[in-house]
Amino acid sequence: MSKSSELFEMANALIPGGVNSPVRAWKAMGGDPFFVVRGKGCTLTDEDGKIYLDYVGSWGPMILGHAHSEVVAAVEEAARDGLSFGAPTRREVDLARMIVEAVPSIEKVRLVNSGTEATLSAIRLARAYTKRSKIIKTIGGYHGHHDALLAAAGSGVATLAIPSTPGVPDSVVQDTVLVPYNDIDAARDAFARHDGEIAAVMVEPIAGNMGVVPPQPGYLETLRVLCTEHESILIFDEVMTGFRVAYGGAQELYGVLPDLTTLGKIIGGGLPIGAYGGSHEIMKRVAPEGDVYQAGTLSGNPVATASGIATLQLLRSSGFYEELEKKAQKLMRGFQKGADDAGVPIQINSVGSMMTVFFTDKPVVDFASAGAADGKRYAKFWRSMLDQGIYLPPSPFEAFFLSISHSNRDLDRTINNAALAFKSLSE
Ligand code: HOZ
Repeated sequence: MSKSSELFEMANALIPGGVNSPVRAWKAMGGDPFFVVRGKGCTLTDEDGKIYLDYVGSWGPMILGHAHSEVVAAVEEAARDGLSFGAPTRREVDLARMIVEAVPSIEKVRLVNSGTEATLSAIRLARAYTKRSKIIKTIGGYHGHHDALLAAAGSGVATLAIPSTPGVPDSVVQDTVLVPYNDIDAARDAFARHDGEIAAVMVEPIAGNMGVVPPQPGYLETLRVLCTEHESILIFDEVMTGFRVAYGGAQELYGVLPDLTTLGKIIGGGLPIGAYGGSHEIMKRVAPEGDVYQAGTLSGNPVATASGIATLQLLRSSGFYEELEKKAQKLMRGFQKGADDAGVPIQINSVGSMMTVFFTDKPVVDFASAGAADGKRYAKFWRSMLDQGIYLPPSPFEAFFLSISHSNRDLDRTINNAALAFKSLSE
């Protein structure tokens, strides 16, 4: 038995499902997950000493690769000065300034501890600001695990095919209005049916938790117009896309500005952090400036903010996103050629350095078309890549994330192994 499997057995006796977040249990892929000992650059080493090329990157934030020397140095320096104070520090101001300067729609920002906290706080604020209750959410969109947004969710909820989650009261779900992603008419219709009741539209501007599904032309623009017309708050969940698809996130890329933005793990360089922000006008309602309560001892933690500042400083360097995108283009071209040569129909959806390979010959534009792709084929492809030391997301409903530390050699190796994996599917 491998050391990872031994650990997984022990973990199962102590932790539900043996993991602290569901997708990492590899349920939809089969087999026991590896347990990570260390990450360096674009590689992970497991308990059995096996080394993997990592295309999960802690679900996005490791855009620089694991254990980047400058980020680690910043973390060490901060840790030496103390791990948590529950009192303000200079680094909170510095990181807040970097976020405000980067993200076009954010004038004021509140740091929290995770993407989940960010989205739940943004919703509370939107409801308070509009004095309304209902939230429009896209089917297959995932915004963390809090009650209001778990209905028809992507990520682990989709991976495990959990239709609705026990423990979420009907009264909460009644205020969540579901619409298909990329469906302008459905969004219009939802506003018409609930005229004057919609507090907010919560949307991933580039869906990433049903696999990557880019917005169709005009989709985000229409949501913007609808929210303005109906005096509702447009919330972009940029936990995945912020500082990933561009320094200013998807809103910079598409030029559509939300009222509120949520950010996550990448602004802590992988350490636990999140943030929500928007205009002065809305954000001034947050306590203690305003009356919408939201708090946290660990919020703005000195080590997490040090890691975030060091990460964002490196992302600002000129040509960073161009270089990352070039790598992503190379990888996608290689994947597509491997699949074409093997006669395996795939669709690669991507924006910048996040992408998903769907095993289908039809375009994937929403959760229904993502779900219609062949998940079993993805699992076979995934296993064959893993056997060759390449770690892709253990779910057909998650994104591959590339880092700047993936070298051309790493990409060539991945492409060659993918060609073999596609070939084995067609045999
Ligand atoms: N929600 C994350 C992926 N979109 C985390 C997955 C996990 O670790 O279970």
